Amino acid sequence: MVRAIVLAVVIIAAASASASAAVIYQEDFSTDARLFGNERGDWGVAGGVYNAAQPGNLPPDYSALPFNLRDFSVEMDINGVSDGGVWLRSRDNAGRMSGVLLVTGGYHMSNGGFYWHIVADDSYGGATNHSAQVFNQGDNVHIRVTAQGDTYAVYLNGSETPATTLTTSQFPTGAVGLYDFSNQTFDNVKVEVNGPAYSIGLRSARQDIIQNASARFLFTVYGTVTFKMPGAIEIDDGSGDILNVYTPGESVADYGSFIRATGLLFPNGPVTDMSCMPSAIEILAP
Ligand SMILES: [Ca+2]
Ligand SMILES: [Ca+2]
Repeated sequence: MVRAIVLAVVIIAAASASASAAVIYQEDFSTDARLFGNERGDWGVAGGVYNAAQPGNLPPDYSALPFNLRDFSVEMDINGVSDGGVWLRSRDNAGRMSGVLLVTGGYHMSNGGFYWHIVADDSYGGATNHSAQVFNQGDNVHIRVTAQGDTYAVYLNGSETPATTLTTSQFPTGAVGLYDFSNQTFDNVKVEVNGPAYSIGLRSARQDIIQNASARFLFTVYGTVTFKMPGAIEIDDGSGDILNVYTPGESVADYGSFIRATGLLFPNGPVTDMSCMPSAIEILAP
């Protein structure tokens, strides 16, 4: 009886773990801005933070990660918050950006709160759903932004109550990115995805149906490490279709070892890549 109860507890724990949130990207900008696109604003890393050398709002600056996301959270430090923000479920249509834009500060470096725009092809909808005045211009703040179903929310400095929310069904999936229109800088970006993880072969990972599903699910892949460099390894599962696995720092997996990795699949040109944390890479045979 006791054994049955223990087993049941273990099974419940395993089932809930497979559907819980997983960190799929984290960057402290100590050396570079891995996977950020620097689409607009001349973004770069200096002094351990990320910043646009050309802050701008017409059109709005944009540097996004290459992931297609549905339900996720992103958190970050903003140093000297003033005027800038976060792109949510955004997309780059031949250089014209669309998506939900959360503004931090704003109103030409005068505001002490948050508000939202819906942006379509670089054209702003009106500023909406303003928060209270919750910080001072120039403060160092930590924000966590969530996209869950049709609802977006921003949480300030660990608060469990959102400072403001926005509901729109206009963008079912999309990227996450940064916007900069002041001297504020960004640090310690972390992206977490909610979804179950499914095992998949590397040939299947290249199919359109899997690329579409990757906005909703995480995937587990297996393979032998065929190449290794700082920030990424390349694996092959025998199908001949290799996969680049991006992970912060120097991977614990060595050339020739057989590994299992769980993370987010994303298209990178004609191929599929994965982004995951080092803790999500298990060495099955060194
Ligand atoms: Ca840093
Ligand atoms: Ca800036």
